[in-house]
Amino acid sequence: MNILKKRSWELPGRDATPEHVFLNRRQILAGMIGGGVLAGSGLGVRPAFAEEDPSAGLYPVSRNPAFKLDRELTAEDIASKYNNFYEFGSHKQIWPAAQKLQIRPWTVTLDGLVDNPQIVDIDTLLSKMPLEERLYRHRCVEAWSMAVPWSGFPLAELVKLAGPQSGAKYLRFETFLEPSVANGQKQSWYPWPYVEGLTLDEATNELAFMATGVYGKPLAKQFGAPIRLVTPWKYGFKCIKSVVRVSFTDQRPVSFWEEIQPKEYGFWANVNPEVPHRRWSQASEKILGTDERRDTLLYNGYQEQVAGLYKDLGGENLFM
Ligand SMILES: Nc1nc2c(c(=O)[nH]1)N[C@H]1C(S)=C(S)[C@@H](COP(=O)(O)O)O[C@H]1N2
Ligand SMILES: [Mo]
Repeated sequence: MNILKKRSWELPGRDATPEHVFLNRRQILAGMIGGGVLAGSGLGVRPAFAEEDPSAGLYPVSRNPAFKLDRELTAEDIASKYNNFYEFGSHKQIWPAAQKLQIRPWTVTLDGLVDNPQIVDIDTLLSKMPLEERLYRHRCVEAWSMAVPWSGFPLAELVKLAGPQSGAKYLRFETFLEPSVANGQKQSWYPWPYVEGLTLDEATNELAFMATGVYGKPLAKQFGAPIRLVTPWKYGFKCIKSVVRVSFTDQRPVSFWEEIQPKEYGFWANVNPEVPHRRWSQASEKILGTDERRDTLLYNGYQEQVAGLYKDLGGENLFM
């Protein structure tokens, strides 16, 4: 725990803290050195984006017009080179390192309190699911945002496939654990694997989405290929990447960031401009790829769809 305190600059707050300016530059350099080493190894010869993905033929999928933006889409080149994926480093330039991730074969385990526990192959899952494109805003707890065209399917469809039993109240999501591929997972002060959780009600809300593609193509690895969660009314850390397991449970899951720093990162993590992070304001956000700052919206602008989920939860810390 001592180590954690010393390493507090690695928490998601870096962007909003003064030391970030210094550390990020240093970390960018470290990232470049890492990329060079990778390029010299057998693994590094694989091109960054061009690797054939067996699901490539499924995209682009048709856009669901129900989900509208109030801003421009973030350019692909910007969004795909500024990522949070601590498995590959605690800086934003992880996209070269993330190319080491092997995304086939890939299975997703559905287990716990369900009628249909199963281990489903990603390509079988893709063939069963109704794929669509949705334009969503994304708001990181570090007070930056982007707007992204995700492809994928409603999380409610995955819930249906699993068939939750009456005792199931929460979904617990888990990312892969492969320290030989993901160098960040060698850092033992983090509680790997990355874990996130939702209530069953949140998971079946129309907005909750499993992304398998973005920008009209399969997910690039740095976005959390081959499948990641997208909950646009919550801070970005809820959107767990590269999911290998979804467990249905009666216990509220303790998420990765909550385990590290429960005073700053909670279970609900709904966006609210009026509830500051312990170390910075959440009132506005920097729009990635621009000089623009915008006022942050309650539930990131998705109040109409999700406010009802929380009406009986007055005692809960809904906004951290
Ligand atoms: N497994 C895993 N999932 C993760 C993270 C991570 O470090 N590991 N970072 C989260 C955070 S803080 C954010 S803001 C988003 C970033 O998604 P993006 O890189 O696709 O923009 O992923 C989330 N999902
Ligand atoms: Mo984030």
